[in-house]
Amino acid sequence: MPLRSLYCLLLLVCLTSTINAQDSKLIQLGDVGKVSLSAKEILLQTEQGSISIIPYDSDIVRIQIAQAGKKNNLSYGVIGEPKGTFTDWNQSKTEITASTGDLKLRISKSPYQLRVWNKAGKLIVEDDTLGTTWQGTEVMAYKKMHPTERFIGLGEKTGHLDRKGSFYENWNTDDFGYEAEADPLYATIPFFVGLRDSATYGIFLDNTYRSYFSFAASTDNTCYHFGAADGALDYYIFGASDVSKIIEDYTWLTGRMSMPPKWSLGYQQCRYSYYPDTEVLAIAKTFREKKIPADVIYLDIHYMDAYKIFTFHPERFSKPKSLMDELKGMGFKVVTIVDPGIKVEKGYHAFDELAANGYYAKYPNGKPYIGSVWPGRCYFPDFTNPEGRAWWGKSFKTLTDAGVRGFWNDMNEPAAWGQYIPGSLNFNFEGQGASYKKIHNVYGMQMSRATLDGTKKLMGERPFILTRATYSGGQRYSAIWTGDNVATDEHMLLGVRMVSSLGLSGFPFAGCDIAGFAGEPSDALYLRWLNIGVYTPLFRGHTAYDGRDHEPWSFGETNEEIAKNLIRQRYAMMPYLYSAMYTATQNGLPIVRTLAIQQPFDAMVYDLAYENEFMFGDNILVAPVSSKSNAVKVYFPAGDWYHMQTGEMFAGGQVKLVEAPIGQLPVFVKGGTVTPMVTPGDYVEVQRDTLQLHIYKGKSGSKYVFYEDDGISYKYEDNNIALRNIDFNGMNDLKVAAQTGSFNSSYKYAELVFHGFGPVKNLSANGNKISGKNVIAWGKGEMDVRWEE
Ligand code: MIG
Repeated sequence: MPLRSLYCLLLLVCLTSTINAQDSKLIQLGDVGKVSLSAKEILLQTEQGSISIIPYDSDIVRIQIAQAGKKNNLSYGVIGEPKGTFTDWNQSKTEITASTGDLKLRISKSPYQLRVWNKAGKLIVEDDTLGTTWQGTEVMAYKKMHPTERFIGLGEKTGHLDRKGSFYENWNTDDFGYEAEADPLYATIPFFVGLRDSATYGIFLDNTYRSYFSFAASTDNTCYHFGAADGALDYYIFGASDVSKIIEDYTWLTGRMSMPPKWSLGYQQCRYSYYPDTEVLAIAKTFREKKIPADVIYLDIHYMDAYKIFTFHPERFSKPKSLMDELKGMGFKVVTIVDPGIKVEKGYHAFDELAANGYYAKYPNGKPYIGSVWPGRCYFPDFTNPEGRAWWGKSFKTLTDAGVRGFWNDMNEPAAWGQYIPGSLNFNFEGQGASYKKIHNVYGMQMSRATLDGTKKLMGERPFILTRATYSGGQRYSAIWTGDNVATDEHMLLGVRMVSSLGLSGFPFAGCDIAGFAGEPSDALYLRWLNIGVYTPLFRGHTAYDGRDHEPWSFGETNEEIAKNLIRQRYAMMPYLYSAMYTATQNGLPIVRTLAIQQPFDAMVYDLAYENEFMFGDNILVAPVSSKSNAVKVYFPAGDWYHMQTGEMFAGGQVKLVEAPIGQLPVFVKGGTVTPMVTPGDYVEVQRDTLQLHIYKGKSGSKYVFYEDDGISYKYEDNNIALRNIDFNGMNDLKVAAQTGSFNSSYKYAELVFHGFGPVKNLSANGNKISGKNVIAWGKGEMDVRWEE
């Protein structure tokens, strides 16, 4: 998308509102004519288009500006139904005002110009006089920018935490070994949070065509703008007064992930590719012999027969079921890759079925589109066809019957050997019909949807779905990884920002290939990256076909010991991580949380020296650092922070240089918190009797939600959970509320581990003195634990 300079546009607009430029006509939305106002919708007509404004909630409004025939009436992203109302509305000759309860809207009529104020009376969104325009089919909108305005989000994007000054495009793209500045990449998440003059807001542009956002990139800093190659300017304004609530609202609208299988939070070992079966077994056995915890082994494309999806290679994997049974016995789950392309080959069941049913992408004349990928010439399933999705979902039977438990959706941008896929291809689009231009950005999302729906039914338990390409709302179907990154420090740190940006944009379950897909990491880079991976929801080692081995023992004995301890640390935190996952399913708050969520107006958070810092769940601060540094300056937000390994306490509100030898990433636990942990086992499902509650002293206390369920079934949907609210005063009193839910906790005991306290005396639970070790029974009832120092 060429960048049009604001200055030129301004000039053009000054001349006249409809201009026949040499290329294509620039059309202004123009003045409001017909007006219809009601509690559920404001409907306006201008010379060029219609405007619909709908309150989705007291702090969410949807604005849809469309030319005739361009209305967006089917969204894959949105699942929230409007539940707001305008509490009052008025119009004069020159303007319309309305209120949703929390938000106030003012619309000038000549020309149409919208302004929105939040609950506190702060102006959060203001159309520029350039407003909304079309050029050919392309639609674009200009918003006024405050001089101090910042922008965060947009999901899987390169660049800095604060996106001001940058331009981003959305067109899902396979980019092997991408540059650290590359754009666009694999996923389209057109949602950002704006931080304007001490007020927060969010904008989600629900348009699946090629789209873009320019956060005052190469303009004179008075505007930001966004647009799309076709379709309506259909966007949502979130006006909540803090970033967490905006995330909650955005994920209410576009959905949240459901609980993944607990094992998927363990360490996952991938490579391109492990084969034959004996090699897979050897890898699994090595983990167990060396006592390095791990849960997942991946089969990349070589497990298939001639890269034919839903098949196993007859020699390399001649007895898949017995292989997987054996792995299961060792506590391993298998995840297989699936690409969308179906090999054109009569007699291959998937091709025969696909061809017979016509569930494929077609040229306008009805002929199948054929593109070349791994298997050679392929048809591309039409995942926007409900029947096609059902067919795809059922086809996993060969894999699920063999015992495969996770499904890795690759190449679903879709990618076809660098070929240009014609924009004119036809897709079913839920029976409405749409061109490739419209569905390209949702192709991967609909593939992951079909994969989840199908495998869930076949397995009767939670499958793990991982995708490369997706769109807003795709978090309902899958986790995501950031594609073919490179083994450099720059990429490692970029990966941290991408995962936290994905988290901010609705995708809590995200991660990067450790330690770089392309290129070769040094020993130090491998270990540093693994260390960061411990604090990344998706914790997966992966490497390219010809890449250096990335198993934890591939870097020599000393490094193996370090790697093992890092992975054990991850397993120790499993009760905490699983609870954080639960939180994400409830309110969309991610697991990796940029400090900007809590302190959006703290300039230190965006300082390039600290922008990579994040909270891992509620209690843990992580300061990522390059493998080349042995120390790093850390910005400590308010509070007391205990170094996880050394126990050293750092006071908040300051910058301190912290030692960071390899294997000891600066990680800190917040004072006044309780963190549930466990003694690590070989894999996630290893049962322990004793839950460790790590109690860190602090000037103020905290509330915490501890969550358990069986980790694998959908019974949690019927309240088969064990939820405990933990309220700690920071000093000497810990209250554990009675359990909610019918699940029998896996724990019999809780061991209290005190940090930052002097010798603890007179420990009691519900008034009964506890002597000896700090162990109490972990029942279901209310507990009040007290002590003295
Ligand atoms: O053309 O399946 O991003 O993780 O190992 C490359 C082989 C296809 C790209 C994925 C990568 C995977 C690789 N795939």
